[in-house]
Amino acid sequence: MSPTIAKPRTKTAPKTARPPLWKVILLNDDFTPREFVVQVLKAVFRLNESQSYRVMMTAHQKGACVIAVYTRDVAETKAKEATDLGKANGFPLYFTTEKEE
Ligand code: TYC
Repeated sequence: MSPTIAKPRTKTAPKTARPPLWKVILLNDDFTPREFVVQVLKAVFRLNESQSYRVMMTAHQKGACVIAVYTRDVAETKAKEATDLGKANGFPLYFTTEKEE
C-alpha cells in the first residue's frame, strides 16, 4: 500500500484594500462668530444643528476638533470649501486635514 500524501492546503486570507482616511479638523480662532461656524459645518459637512454646535464648542474650548473622516480628495476639498466660506465673509476660520493612522 502506498503512503497517503497530504497536500498542503494553505488558505490565503482575502485582503480588501481600504483607502487611507483623512481627518478634517476645525481650528479655533478669536474672531469668527459661533453661529457662522455652525452654519458652515451644516452646509459643508452635512452635520445637523446639535452635531455642529458640539463640534464648534469643542474647537472653541480645546483649540481644535475632528469633524469627520473622508478619503483624501474629499477631505481636502471640503476643508478648502469651508475655509473659503470663512474667507469670503471676512473671517479667519480655518479647516485642515491630517492622515488617520
Ligand atoms: N472662538 C470663536 C468666538 O468666540 C468661535 C469659534 C469657535 C471660532 C470654533 C472658530 O473653530 C472655531 N467667537
